[in-house]
Amino acid sequence: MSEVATMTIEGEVGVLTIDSPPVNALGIATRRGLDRGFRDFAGNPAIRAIVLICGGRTFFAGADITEFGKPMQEPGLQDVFDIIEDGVKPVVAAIHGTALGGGLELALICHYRVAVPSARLGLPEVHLGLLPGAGGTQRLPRIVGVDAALDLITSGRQLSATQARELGVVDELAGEGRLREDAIAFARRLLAEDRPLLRVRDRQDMIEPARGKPEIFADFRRRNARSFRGFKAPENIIKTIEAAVALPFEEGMKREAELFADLYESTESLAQRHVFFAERQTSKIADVPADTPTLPVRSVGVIGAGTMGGGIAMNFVSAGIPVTLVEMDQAALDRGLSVIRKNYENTAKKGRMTQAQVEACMGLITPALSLDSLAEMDLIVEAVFESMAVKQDIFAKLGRVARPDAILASNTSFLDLDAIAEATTLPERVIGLHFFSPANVMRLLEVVRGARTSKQVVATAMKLARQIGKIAVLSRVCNGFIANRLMAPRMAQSEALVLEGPTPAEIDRVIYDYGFAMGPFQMIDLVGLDVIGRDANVRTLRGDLVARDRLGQKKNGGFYDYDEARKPTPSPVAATIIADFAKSEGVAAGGPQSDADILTRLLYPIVNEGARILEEGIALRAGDIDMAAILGYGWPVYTGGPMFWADTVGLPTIVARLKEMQAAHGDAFAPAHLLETMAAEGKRFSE
Ligand code: 3H9
Repeated sequence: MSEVATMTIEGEVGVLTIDSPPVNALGIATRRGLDRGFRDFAGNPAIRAIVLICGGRTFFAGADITEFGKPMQEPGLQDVFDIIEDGVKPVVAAIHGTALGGGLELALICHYRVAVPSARLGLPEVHLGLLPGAGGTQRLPRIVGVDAALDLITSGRQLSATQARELGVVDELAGEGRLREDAIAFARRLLAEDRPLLRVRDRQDMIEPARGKPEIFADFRRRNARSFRGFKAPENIIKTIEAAVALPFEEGMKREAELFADLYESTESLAQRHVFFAERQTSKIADVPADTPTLPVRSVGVIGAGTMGGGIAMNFVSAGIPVTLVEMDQAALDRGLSVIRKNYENTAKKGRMTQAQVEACMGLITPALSLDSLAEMDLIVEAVFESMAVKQDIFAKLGRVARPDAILASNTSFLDLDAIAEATTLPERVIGLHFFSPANVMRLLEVVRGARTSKQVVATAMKLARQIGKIAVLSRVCNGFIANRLMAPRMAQSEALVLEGPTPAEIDRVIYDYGFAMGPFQMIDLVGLDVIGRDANVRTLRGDLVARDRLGQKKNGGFYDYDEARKPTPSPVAATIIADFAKSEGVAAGGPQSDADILTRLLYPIVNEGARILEEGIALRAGDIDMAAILGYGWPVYTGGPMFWADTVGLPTIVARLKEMQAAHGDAFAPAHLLETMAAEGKRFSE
């Protein structure tokens, strides 16, 4: 018997247990275990029904993604599936944890499904730029109908066991902690009642109503055009479900295989698979191994109840950790608390929280007016405005007030964390926790490791990030840390380029077409021209706009004009200000620029900055930079992030173009040493 499979016999029921840590992915060892187990049970006349169950934390997590791109070893997934589906003994899938992707497809091959109430089921292949390629697109609609299948497979959403029961995906709920016994009892009942072998493939009733109704698919495409933009997988998924409705099962399966193969080779899927692993890599730090002892964080102090401080506090209370929120005066404190309450109540209005949960969260916040109230906190997060003097003053006080083992964190977005740390007597306790706005929504958390931050503090921050639902990316200290430093050249180049002729609308469109939710000028108008830092000592384009009271959407427009509905239109006033500024700078309007030229001008410098961030050791790996760009700035996932994208463009192409731009526009474009070396040596960031 293979190592991962254990077979036991319970009277007439054979129980096949697969235990392949960490998540029972359907790799070669698991497939061999399934193959042998089912063949063995099939050949044993004493066994009349089979229960398939997993050991460890979960039912099968799907195909083994680490095998992708390698030659498939026999038996393949389909071989194993055929043995189960064509068998004459009923097979019951017993589900706990998550049944995902190929794991759920395997459960759908089984004749019956039993799950514990805490189980979750889904087909998340879309997040890998793929579609369920082992029959999921043909079988799921036959159980849940076309509308639900379209929604579930294109969103990758997981169903709770109860929802799955209501939809018929699960036949019976087992008792929590009693899965094995209940599944065996269920199998015995099947035998006693002489129930038939149910093969999902034979069902027609749920797809029948969609036959000859192409409008179902047309409507679905139209309704989701915005969220599917740029992704390749959703359209292929829709086509497979069209095939499930229009074609006999076997032909539908062939169509699924073709459309799967098309995605499997696509850059979009390679990029999304890179992101899957990059996301899981961010927590791995060579000199801070997973078993580094961490400190308990049972109470948090947040200094500053403004937009950032309030959002930061929400993260902790939402995770059940009490927060003491400190402000300078009562009015600011009341304002901060009322914004937090409003945010929670909006979530409740959308049905994603109950009123009791809102009150429970609010009840976890203790308002305070003095730093002295932070004396007993495990973690203190400072979120006041960006002034070194103010922050140093606060940290000096915290050094006196806080417990000597408390973690002292700053939410600074660009200041020198080491200089802040030196203001305390406990620099090894100081760390940066750089949240992105809105802090209660954005998933990125930059954990900034100062020169003297202790490993224990780093390990605690990384663990805490997971606890509050963030993806932590570790950064060393530099101006802007990873995400803001990385993306700064895009803004700088947008403002330089707009002086040469292309309009803000043209530049924004190119960036939007690349896949960002909005272009740089739309973004700055939204944030406010006075908010994103500008140097008061020199004349700048933004300074000229601000001087004319063009602060963005909130006031008189900015780079665009806005109507009451905040719909932007090109602004003749802004155009004049831009032209005047260009003249004063001696920038002559050039000829028209192609979309490709605009794109390389704005995005290649980001790749270059990423290379510098890497060579200076600010980021641990290129994948971390990709995650920071994707989660912090909405860089389109299906390009894999700037560094993965650079690999797909080709590093030599990027270096050559940077050199051309350096000759035309100056040394801001000089290729980073690392980038040039990697290009010359034929290396890739994603290796
Ligand atoms: C598919 O099924 C295609 C089919 O339709 C048909 C093909 C023909 N394979 O996330 P975690 C690793 S596509 C290989 O930290 P959690 C993961 O990298 C697949 N490895 O744990 C990590 O490794 P490490 C469709 C996998 O408890 C470790 O397991 N399925 C796979 O937070 C722990 O992972 C999916 O997309 C895999 N399939 O969450 C499900 N999955 O420790 C993807 C995980 O070295 N998986 N690993 O960093 C998940 O969503 C989560 O891992 C899961 C557990 C919810 C299962």
